[in-house]
Amino acid sequence: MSAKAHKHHDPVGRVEDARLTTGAGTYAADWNLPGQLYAHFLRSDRAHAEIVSVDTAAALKSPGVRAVFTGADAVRAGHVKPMHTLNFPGKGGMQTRAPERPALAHGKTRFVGEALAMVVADSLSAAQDAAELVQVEYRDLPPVISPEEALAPDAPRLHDRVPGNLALEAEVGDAAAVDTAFARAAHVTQLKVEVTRVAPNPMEPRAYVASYDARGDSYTLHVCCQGITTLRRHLSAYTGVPEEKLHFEVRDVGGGFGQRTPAYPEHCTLMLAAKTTGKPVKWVSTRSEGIACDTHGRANIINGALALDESGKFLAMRLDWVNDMGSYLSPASMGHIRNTSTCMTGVYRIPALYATYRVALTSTAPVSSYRGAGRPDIAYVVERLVSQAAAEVKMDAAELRRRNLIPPGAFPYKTPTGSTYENADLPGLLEKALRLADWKGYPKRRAQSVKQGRLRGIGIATVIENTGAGQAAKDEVEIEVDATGKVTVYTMSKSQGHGHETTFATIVANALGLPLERVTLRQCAPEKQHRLQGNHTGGSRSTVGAGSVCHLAAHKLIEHGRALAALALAVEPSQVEFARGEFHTRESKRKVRLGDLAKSGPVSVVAEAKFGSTFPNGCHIAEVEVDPDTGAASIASYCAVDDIGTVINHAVVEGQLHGGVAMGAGQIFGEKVIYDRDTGQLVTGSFMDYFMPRAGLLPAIRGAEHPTPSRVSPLGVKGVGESGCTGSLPALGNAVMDALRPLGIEHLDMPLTPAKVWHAIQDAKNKK
Ligand code: MCN
Repeated sequence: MSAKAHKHHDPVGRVEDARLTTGAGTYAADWNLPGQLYAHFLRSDRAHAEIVSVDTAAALKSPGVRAVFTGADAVRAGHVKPMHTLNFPGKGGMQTRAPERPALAHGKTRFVGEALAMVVADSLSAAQDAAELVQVEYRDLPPVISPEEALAPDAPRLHDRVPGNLALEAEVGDAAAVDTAFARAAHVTQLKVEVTRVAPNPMEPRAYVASYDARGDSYTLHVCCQGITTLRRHLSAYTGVPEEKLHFEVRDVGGGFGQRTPAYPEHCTLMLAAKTTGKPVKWVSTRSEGIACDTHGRANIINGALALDESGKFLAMRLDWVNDMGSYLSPASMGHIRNTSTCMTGVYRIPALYATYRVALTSTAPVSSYRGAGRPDIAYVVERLVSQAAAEVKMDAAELRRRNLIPPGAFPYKTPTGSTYENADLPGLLEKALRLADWKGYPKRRAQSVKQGRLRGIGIATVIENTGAGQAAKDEVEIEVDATGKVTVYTMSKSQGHGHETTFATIVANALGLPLERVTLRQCAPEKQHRLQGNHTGGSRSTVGAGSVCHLAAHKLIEHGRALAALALAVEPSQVEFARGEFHTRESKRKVRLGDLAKSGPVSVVAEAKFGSTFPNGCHIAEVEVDPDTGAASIASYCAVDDIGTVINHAVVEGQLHGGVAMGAGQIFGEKVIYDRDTGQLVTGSFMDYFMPRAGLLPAIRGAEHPTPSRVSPLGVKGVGESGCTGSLPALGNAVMDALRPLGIEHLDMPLTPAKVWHAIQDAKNKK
């Protein structure tokens, strides 16, 4: 199917926007159940300490308090071991060392913000007041903040069962082949980079209401999440409650960015409180709790080296990763290794590769998936290495890429780490981006900036990432038609603002030849939760997965309807044609509409499929100006050419890219979670201290599509949800370094704040 085929149903806006932008949405904090109680968490103010005692007597006597829970209660209930899915093969058969994490800290506390106790009361203020009366006696222990220091031989041990604070050591590739290639290289480029720890900060803070039904011994959780299937599996493993006894209500979700996938301790403690008190219990996170306690993202330190021959051809790459996973392994932390190894050689033919990983535990909040979940990290290190190499061998950065791209004839292309890139036109993508960005005209623009006293830099990134493939056994979609001809589509994926109500309905409307407004999407509907399987929304897999199955289900509905229509028209099914929601035959004028089939009850079909990875790719080119007097950098232009296969809705895709690029810009220019190195205190605990990107950071993006249809998805689609982050981190990082390189500055780690850049400029001047 071509992009053109969708044009007909390509609305300017999104069908959900009328609701979401007029305050008519229903978010988790909007839920209120009769007789509900309110929870408030007392959180650790120490990064690493023994918990000598927790005295709740005074809090229990405080007005309105119904119950106070501590780590002892969590341990008694058995809520001690979150499910971890970091199932990556360790070096020499090493198994992941996943420490226990009682839902309320017990025995020790391991990061500032870890929940120690939960007060449940008639009102939120009563719960907050009582929490102040809980007496905690600590015995301080030394924290360790830097992951490299955590792995040092004399580092304080954070978990008895994790010697050396090393949760996993892994290796990928062929060390000997890489050594040989480096030995004969004409040039070797080396770079150590840090992809900083950031806080996801979705617009809607986490919020849950849990209730318990004693008759069925079951729970209902009102949540903001990215889909219930993964969350349910994690929660069941954490609490021991069977999956069939866990029910969810989820409506609108104000952003997720990966952070809302896993089960959190707060889910488990609210379940405990609901069962104990017999009342629904509600908790809404504050923004500060969110920054301190939601899982963080990225947090990787990478030592990279790239070997080139005389002509600039890449011979081999060596990477050494230190992955900071924080104090406990989040259920979804596996993404950091899997996704960085899947596309490790990027868009290039690099014959030899060797990478090592050391996953470190530190006295900080757990790290998990954050838009890209490793994809931007690997793209950043590879693309920084390539641009650095181009500068060192004095070759145009685009030309060095051109010489090393995987040629179109090589697809499907098997990478040294075992991925199969299905389809791409990388040279075409590169040339289109160079034209769009007017690469050739850059020296002129640079001269103009210099005339105005500014430094100017151009940065390019050619990137590829994996999307699709999830952990669910399959994606299932149900389509139901009622007698009025209204079509309802049920998925287990869950939009958090992505526009699935528009795009998935478009896929079905196109297949059925119906106007978009006749099709409604229902996500994670309670009555389907235990009937349909499917992946949660994450890994930019929803359109490849659930979206493709929407298409298959619509065609299944047509085939099912054709048989029923044939009976009604008294002809063979092969004589029945289908168009614009109607079945007809050439011979007769009679028609059977989809709705007619449902006269004696709704008609429905369920389709299913399982997909592997697709590989969207892109070329992003950014230009920045740096004011040498202040160190402030601004983005002068940003161009993005992306191959995401067939596009369902161009406006939605543009929005996805824009959002992703903005997140990348935030990380490059300011975002960073900072803990004090000595005390482990969180220094960036509110928006007063934590940099959030604002609209003014990013100019309008000039974008273009360069689709090669996916061979994995029957719709030809590849994912796009994370592409903006994956392209923008390296493009912007390269642009700033290009501006500073003439001063002799080789590398600066993100965030490239005015202060950091200014100091680097002063140091460079002083050296000269
Ligand atoms: N789309 C399209 N044509 C394509 C591919 C996608 O029209 N060829 C549309 C989709 O139908 C969907 C959107 O673009 O409406 C993103 O689709 P997809 O790439 O399939 O990604 P997912 O829907 O699986 O979303 C997940 C991805 C991830 S992993 C993060 S993190 C992320 C992101 O998307 N978090 C987001 N984008 C986000 N956008 C918003 N507003 N909020 C978040 O939390």
